[in-house]
Parts: sequence; C-alpha cells; structure tokens
Amino acid sequence: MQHVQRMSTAASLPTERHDWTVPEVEALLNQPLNDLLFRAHQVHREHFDPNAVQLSTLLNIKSGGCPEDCAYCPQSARYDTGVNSEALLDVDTVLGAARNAKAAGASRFCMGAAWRAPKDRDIVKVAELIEAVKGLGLETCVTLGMLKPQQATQLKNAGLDYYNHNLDTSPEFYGEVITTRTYQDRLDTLGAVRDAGISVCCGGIVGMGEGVPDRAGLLCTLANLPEHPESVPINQLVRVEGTPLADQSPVDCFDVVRVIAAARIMMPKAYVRLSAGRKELGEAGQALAYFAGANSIFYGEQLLTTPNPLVDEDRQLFDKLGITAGASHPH
Ligand code: SAM
Ligand code: DTB
Ligand code: SF4
Repeated sequence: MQHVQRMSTAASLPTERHDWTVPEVEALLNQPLNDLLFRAHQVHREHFDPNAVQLSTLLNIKSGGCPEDCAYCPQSARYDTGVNSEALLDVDTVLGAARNAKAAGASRFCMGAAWRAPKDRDIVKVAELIEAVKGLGLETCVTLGMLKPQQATQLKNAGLDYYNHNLDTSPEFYGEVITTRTYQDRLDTLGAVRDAGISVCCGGIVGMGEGVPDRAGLLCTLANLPEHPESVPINQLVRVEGTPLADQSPVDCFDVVRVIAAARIMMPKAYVRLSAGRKELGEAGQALAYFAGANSIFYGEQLLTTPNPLVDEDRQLFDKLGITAGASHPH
C-alpha cells in the first residue's frame, strides 16, 4: 500500500520541475493551510529525514556603510540605523568565531559583507578567510554582493562551498525595495556562481508589503532557474528602526509557513532555511515551519546586525520536538 501511494505521488509530483507559473503557485499558497502542510510534509519525507535540521552560523565580516538602497537593510549607509561602518575582519577574529560555531554544533559557516560588489583585492582577502575556515572542517558560504565570473572562480578555487545571493522578492515588486541594482544583475551573479561550480544559496524576504502574487513570483523565479538552488533561505523581514521598511505591518506567521511549504514542494531537494525572523515566529511557529519542510536554520545569537534565538533556546526546542542537528542528504 505504502509502495502504491509513493508511486502515485511520484507520478503526480515529478521531483524536479522548472516550469512553474505564477497563478499555479498563487493557488498553492492560497490552499487551506492543512492541505498545503500535508502535501509539503509528504514531499519533505520523500526527500529528507524529517527530524534533522542543518545548522549554519553567520558572521558579519564587513559591517555597514553599504552604498546600496535596499529598503530593508540596516547596513545601508543611506539610513540612520546605528550600524557603524567597519573594516573587513582579520583572519584570527574570523577563525575564533568559526571555531566557536563548530564547537556549538554548526556544520556551515556563512560570512556576510555589506558590499555592493567586492573589489578584486577584497576577493583575495576573502579567499584567505575561506581557506582558513575550510581548514577547520566546516562548510563555507559567503555573501558579498554582485560577483563577476572571474571572482566566482577565485572563490571556488579557495574552497568555497556556497554563495548566498538573494532575489529577495518578485521581479515586479523588486523596484519598490531596491533601485541601485536590477533583478537581472542578481540573476547574472547567480549565473556566475553556478558556472564556477559553487552551490547556490538563494531566497528572499516575506513581509515587505508584497502580495501573494509577489511571493509566488519569487518562488517561481527560484524554481524555474536552470537548476534549483541547493539552499533557499526564507527570511521574515526584521523591521529595523531607521530603514524605510521599519513601520511595515508585521507579517502573519502562517504566511511565512506557507512560503516555506511552497518552497519545499517546488524545490524538493533544496535545503529550505528558516532564516531571519525566528525570534518573532516563536516556538509553535518554528515547529510548524519544520513540519512544512524547513530543514536548515541560522544558528547563533546574532544574524548580521540583529538578534537571533540563543543557542540554548534552539537546543531546548530541538529537544522538545525530537529534532537532531545535522544535514540529512536529499534522497
Ligand atoms: N551585501 C550583500 C548583498 O546584499 O547581497 C550581502 C549581505 S545582505 C545583508 C544578504 C541578505 O540579507 C539580503 O539579500 C536580504 O535578503 C537579507 N536581509 C538583509 N536585511 C534583512 C532584514 N532586515 N530582514 C530580513 N532579511 C534581511
Ligand atoms: C539570508 O538570506 N539571511 C541572512 C543571510 N542570508 C546573509 C541575513 C539576515 C539579515 C537580517 C538582518 C540583520 O541581522 O542585519
Ligand atoms: Fe548593502 Fe546587502 Fe544591505 Fe543591500 S542588503 S544595503 S547590498 S548590505
């Protein structure tokens, strides 16, 4: 019986589709929540251990002073948010943070820089950081802004495993949030990362005032890329005072869960990361997100500039839910 059910699910749900339409995904997102959760959880179980969650720790290696105007971002130099502009961290400082992350149980170390795009000399320095972190036996990820193909190759040669570059929202809503770079710029960077043989980490933000069609548009763009991103971070907007989006109304927790569930269904083998916003989501909201197919989190008390749940809080929640820390590889 189990076998028959699996076969019919497989027949109606081919594992890798790249031809999603926005109306189809809107319908997926608008289903009764229980129907959406049930389907997403089925897909999750077919591809992953449902009780394992991968842990990535973030470090802001170059804080603030960014020339871009991303309306959500506390690190833009255009907004008065209290985030200071600082120089790139040195290797010893980064290695110290990476050792701590490993000791706390993280398997991936993600380094973020508040750059529009790195200069070639920045790439040389970041390559040293990647080599050092990789030497500890951690997976490496960096997010540095727009990348040229040659720079992507240099990062790959340094041992980089993942590059994070988010599309953030739909092509249609994008201009409401960022004017200093185009959606196509972002797609070009993703192409350069993919061509260099680096795994792609790409997702977006829920709660910036976008509609359901925009959430569907983001998910369609991600799933219709030539290859699905290996990692899909779904961030809830962190409303930071001083940014243009500071007074945005809070997003409903079920809307975040719906986006996670749809991402799981559409990109069945991706690690779907429940990213910024976990503090607001609370324990019940997070538990629902794990059921919906989230199998990765940012782990550690700080995201880039804003707070994240404490390590002990995450451990307690995992204990309550019977979740083990670690990547379960897609099958
Ligand atoms: N400067 C680089 C860039 O923009 O590509 C890398 C760092 S940037 C902070 C990485 C991502 O963090 C953004 O694309 C956005 O999705 C997310 N992010 C930044 N601020 C956020 C906020 N206040 N709430 C939720 N997500 C946020
Ligand atoms: C991603 O999708 N979310 C992370 C990471 N990639 C770089 C960043 C979240 C930032 C939240 C606001 C802050 O802490 O500054
Ligand atoms: Fe700069 Fe990245 Fe923040 Fe945009 S999201 S302002 S590019 S640091």
